[in-house]
Amino acid sequence: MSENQESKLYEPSAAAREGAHVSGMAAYQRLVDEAEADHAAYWARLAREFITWKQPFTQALDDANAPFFKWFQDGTLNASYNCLDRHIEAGKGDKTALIFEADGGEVTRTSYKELLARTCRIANGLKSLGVKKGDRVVIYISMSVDGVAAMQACARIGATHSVVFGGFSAQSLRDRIEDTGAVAVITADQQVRGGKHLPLKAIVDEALALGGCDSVKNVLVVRRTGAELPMTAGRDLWMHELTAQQADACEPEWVEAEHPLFLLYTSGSTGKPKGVQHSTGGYLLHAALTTKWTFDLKDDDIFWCTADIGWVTGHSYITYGPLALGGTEVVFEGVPTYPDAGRFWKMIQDHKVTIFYTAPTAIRSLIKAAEGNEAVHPRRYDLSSLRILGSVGEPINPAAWEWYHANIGGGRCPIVDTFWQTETGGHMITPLPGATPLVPGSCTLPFPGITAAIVDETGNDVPNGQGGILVVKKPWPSMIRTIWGDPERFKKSYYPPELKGYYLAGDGAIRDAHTGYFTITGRIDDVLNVSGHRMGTMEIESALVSCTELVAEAAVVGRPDDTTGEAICAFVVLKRPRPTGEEAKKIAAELRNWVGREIGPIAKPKDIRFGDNLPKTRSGKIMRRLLRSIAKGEAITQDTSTLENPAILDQLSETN
Ligand code: 7RM
Repeated sequence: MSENQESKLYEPSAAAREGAHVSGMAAYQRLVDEAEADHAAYWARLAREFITWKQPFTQALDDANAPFFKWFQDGTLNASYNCLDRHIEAGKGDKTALIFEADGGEVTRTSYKELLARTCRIANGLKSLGVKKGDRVVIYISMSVDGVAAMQACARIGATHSVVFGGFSAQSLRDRIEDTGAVAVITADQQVRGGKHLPLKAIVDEALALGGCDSVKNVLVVRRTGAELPMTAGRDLWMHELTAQQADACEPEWVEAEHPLFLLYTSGSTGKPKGVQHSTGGYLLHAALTTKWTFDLKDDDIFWCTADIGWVTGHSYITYGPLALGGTEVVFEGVPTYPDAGRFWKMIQDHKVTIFYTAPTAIRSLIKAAEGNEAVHPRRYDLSSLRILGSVGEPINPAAWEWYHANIGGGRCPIVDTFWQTETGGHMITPLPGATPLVPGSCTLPFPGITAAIVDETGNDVPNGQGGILVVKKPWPSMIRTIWGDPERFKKSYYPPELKGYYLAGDGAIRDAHTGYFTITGRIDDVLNVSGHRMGTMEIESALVSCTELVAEAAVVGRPDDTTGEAICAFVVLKRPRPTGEEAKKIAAELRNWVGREIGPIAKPKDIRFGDNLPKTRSGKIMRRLLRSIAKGEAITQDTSTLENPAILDQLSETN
């Protein structure tokens, strides 16, 4: 990396610098200095500037009960008021908030006024069912205006939403419903992706039938395809019927800044996914602030974040950030490869998108598609509206960065490689497009006010040029507040005692010896990143061994993959003799589907290998680093002398 960093530096062009919210490195440095001089006062200033408070706060940070930090505690606000009403009051009611493009290409524009009315109808509908402040509502829906409005509606009445990505299985959905204790589930009859109709409501039915979801009183169903559905009397309601009778105004519920705006589940290295709890005030501040500075969002921009609202990126950079700023954004229902792999480029052209934010996996797969088919090459589209590009979710390799820069950005658009996590609420380490000179593959420097650092196992700083553990030294407003229902796990996962009270991100990183730029080197725990989706290896192992009829033992590791970043590789010991040939293929397919049902299609292992056993030490510990080498197809160079059963390595190296 470091040779790379010295050889290529992309200075922001005069055009990028001109009129940028943060223009030039001196401006960046002034903000960093301001935060360093008085951390709490810096955030307090921004919180007053970016948020309209019902009752202003008097104290920015309360660290009396660290690591359970509180921000802007005695202030009250409403997130949906900040995202909708205040822009209408400022005369922007007719401005387009959402440009929704359906899978099939139909486009709907929703103004701020209309989005507020829709939000209020849903909010009133929820209220009529008895949903109130502090209740949890699970949202299991695909990309849609109603998806965004449903989140805003929860925020409006003080209900805490928990969006579950539409690709998760009934079992995963059930686990999340149970953990949140949700009183209602909002879903749609079906979702439409890549020309296919896929069930949503049927999966909710299945999840609820699995048991443990007695808290759920109602299921609200948005009509998307008009599919015939069984509706359970007294429980299920059509959203259009419920909202038809509702007023299109709804007084916002003013909540304390620390009131939980949402829970979002994410994978860790052990156990079930964690319900990451975010606040209202601190979270909204950072979502808005980063949208403004990282993307340099202006009033006339057309912003497009391609993430799904089921992930944190969709929360911060679709539902909350751009709307808090009164921006105009594209919301896309479909997939990048339908009807062909030119879809993103065509949409940028059609909607004159100025800021485009996507994941390296998408870029890599579209590079491949463009190389194989001239008709979907970006040069066939007019992408001249673009001025800023973004990347998120995983490291972007310099080759993909260069392609993105040259072919999508026409060599003129800065790329903001934004490092952050579900837990951080918004960008942590990222270039600012009018200030930071760029280096392909590096997320560059901390966002002003974010005290990112690299330390060793005892929390001491390591010198630049030497890798270590990525931490954040001081609390920041949009940080995770706790793991829902498990404060002890929160402390253990993010504030281990040996790290001096620093936030542990779970990633390794290195700073360049010359520039001080950060490069993320990947997770230091058993978390994989597949197409920018976080997956715990333990979760997949548990799913495999829960197939008790077939599986005796399983170990899951990641291996590098050209397109998806990492690929899931499972080593399985069956309760029957080790299969080979056709039989192995058949059982592997069965197990893949099993994992798809247990967790969701995104967790299906790419490779499954069978062994009579797994490589273990004499004390019975599975040697995962050997499995990682085998998965990569590498020769084993590690010391295998502690291995109980070295012969197993050859067997596991056979692919099927
Ligand atoms: C936003 C999001 C978080 C994990 C994180 C990293 C990896 C995310 C980058 C990145 C290198 C990036 N939330 N990650 N962004 N690695 N460069 N720009 O992805 O909770 O789902 O994942 O993703 O490992 O810890 S997440």
